[in-house]
Amino acid sequence: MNTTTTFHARPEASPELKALYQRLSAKHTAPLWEVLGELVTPQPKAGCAAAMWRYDEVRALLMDAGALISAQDAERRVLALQNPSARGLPQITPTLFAGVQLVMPGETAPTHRHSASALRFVLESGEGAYTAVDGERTTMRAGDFILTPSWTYHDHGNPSDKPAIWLDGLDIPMVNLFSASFAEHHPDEIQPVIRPEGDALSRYGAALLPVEFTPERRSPLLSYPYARSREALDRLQRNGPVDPVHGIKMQYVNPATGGYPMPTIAAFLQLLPKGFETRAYRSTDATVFCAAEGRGTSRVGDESFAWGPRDVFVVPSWTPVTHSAHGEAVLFSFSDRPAQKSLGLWRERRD
Ligand code: 1HN
Repeated sequence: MNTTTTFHARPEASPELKALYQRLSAKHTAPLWEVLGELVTPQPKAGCAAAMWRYDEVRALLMDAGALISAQDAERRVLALQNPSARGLPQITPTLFAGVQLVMPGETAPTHRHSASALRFVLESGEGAYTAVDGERTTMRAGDFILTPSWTYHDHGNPSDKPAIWLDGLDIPMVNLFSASFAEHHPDEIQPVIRPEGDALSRYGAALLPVEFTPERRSPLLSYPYARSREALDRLQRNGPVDPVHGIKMQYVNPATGGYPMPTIAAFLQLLPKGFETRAYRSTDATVFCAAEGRGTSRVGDESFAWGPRDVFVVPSWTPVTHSAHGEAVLFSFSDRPAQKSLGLWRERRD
């Protein structure tokens, strides 16, 4: 699948050259021609492996963790989804962290903030579980997409009688690649609530903006409730053609700018009509998928993943993917597309 032709073939090294390499190494220098072929590739190296995590397995492990450590002691009780090729590093792609978080009934996770941007895709919750961002508590319901922008104070709580579980997506590996990580706790264990819930949604949800509005980089909207997103997909299905490569696919936007919801991470929701099979697609942004509804099979390079609700799978960079839905299915996904686009690196191909 990956092309084997190289951009630069390593030249034969004479004994004299090898002796030179020793002297170079002693002075912290190295011959580029020995590594050029690996550094500069004609096509992206995948950087991670195609992989899937079954929700029932991850959930069972997470519940075991729930019996052994509190959300408070763990700070965040999250099982990192470690890409099998990442050898113990908590990353699902070279630039993204993904994990599954549990807050048990009656628990809270303390308020902190960090440079990394986070998204939540809610998998399970009782009535009343919330995440609070900058003094506003947002109720978490299954399928909701929720933002925690960089450097905003956030905490989680679950006053309901059922476990609250969600998928976390963060740009941690990217932030650390840039050596740009800061983090701190709020002076209070739990930040005070200073805004009523739905403040932003009520202002921006109707696609109206205040006349004095000035575009900002940060999205004013922190929660994208599933009911509205699902309705939008249905509307698009009724009115528009089905894209052969994506089915019916929408991207979450910052309603103030029409741009991505975060500077580093894009997120999408796509509907695959019953029995629909997509044509092959590839892009340079490795993408994490989570089934929101229904069942299907995705072919990722040479691998095949049969998924059901809440299963998570990852499609590496530049690896062809096709999805086929058994019944009607909905897939949530996220990637580092905005970061790649702002750096002028992003490419896609409809095969
Ligand atoms: C974090 O702060 C949260 O606030 C979730 O819920 C996952 C993964 C790595 C680093 C920080 C949260 C995280 C995280």
